[in-house]
Amino acid sequence: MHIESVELRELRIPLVSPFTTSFSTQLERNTLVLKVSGTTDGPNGPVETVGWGECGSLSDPYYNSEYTAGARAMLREYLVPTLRKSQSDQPLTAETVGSALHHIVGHQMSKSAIEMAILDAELRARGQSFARYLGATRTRVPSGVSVGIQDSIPQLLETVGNYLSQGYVRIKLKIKPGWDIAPVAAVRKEFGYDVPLQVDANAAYTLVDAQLLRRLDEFALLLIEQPLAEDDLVQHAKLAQSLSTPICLDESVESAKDAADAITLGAASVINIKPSRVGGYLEAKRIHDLASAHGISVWCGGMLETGIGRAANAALAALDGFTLPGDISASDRFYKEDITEPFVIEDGHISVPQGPGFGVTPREDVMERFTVGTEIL
Ligand code: OSB
Ligand code: MG
Repeated sequence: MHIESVELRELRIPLVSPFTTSFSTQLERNTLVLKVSGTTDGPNGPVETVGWGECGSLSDPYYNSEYTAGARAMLREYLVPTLRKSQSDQPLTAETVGSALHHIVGHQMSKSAIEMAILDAELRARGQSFARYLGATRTRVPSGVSVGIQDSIPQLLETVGNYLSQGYVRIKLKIKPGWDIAPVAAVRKEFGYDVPLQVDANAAYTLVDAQLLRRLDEFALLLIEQPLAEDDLVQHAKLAQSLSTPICLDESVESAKDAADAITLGAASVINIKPSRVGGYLEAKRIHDLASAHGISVWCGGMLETGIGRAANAALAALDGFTLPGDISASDRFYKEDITEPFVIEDGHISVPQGPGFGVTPREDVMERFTVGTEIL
């Protein structure tokens, strides 16, 4: 497409309840929504089109190095200007965004946001759904839920019970030192061993904790997600040798190359593919393909996406290699009011949108109420 303008909005959307991980407590989602406008080539000349993207960043650089104010500056100062320059030399498509931005180091989530918007615009212009573009055939995906660290065990049991009664087919418990064995044991005791259960440490442990983490083995977890630091691939490989619980990487994988390294080292037997963290949906698809070829299971992670990112995640997760339920919950898991039509859980599943592009309609009137800043790039 040829970009004419990019409207960048910064939003602050309240969460229905605080979301606590080993690295912070989120009370709201502070994100960026991009609306790209421009033209694509149609059979009878240029066609006007619009597309939407969302940034995965959080307010503060505690999950990864990105943060929303930084992403906003990145898009304004580097990413959008670089794409504008690039499109004056050669045609820009969603598939060339990655190479056009490759010389800018890092900033995967910011890059993902603009690639998303361009992809949505191009797909809308040709009337193709994102699921069809990817070659995904499933029309619904199993819905898992990520449960934050709670104030007490009784409160945790109530929260988990509530999600199970809504039909969530997999529970992920956030853990940290001091909130690990006891909550897992309590959930197993209360709800039994038939509930698909996994944990996510968000890099809160070190190899010194191997003995402690081995105690999780008796709870038959699907996996333990990112127990060690982002750059501890070798140590994850060592840890994998002393645990029977499969190790899944999240923060450590920022590209298909990282995924290949992790697989080669034996640092992961499962990968959480979070499209924003890896620089976009096209890189996410490459990681899916690579993992499938190596017999590594993958599932789709999330960053508390609004309906825009949630729609795209659902389509990605509909690919055959996504063999485990993702963190693709209903909109009301996080939001009283979503900025698109809400995603709902039905029979434990979320429907994959089938309309052009990501297949959802952003509601600008609703967005307006959560907007804390807008700029036209
Ligand atoms: O580690 O997967 C994570 C949310 C924010 C940052 C990191 C993570 C998460 C989640 C929630 O676990 C996933 C979701 O439901 O969007
Ligand atoms: Mg995680």
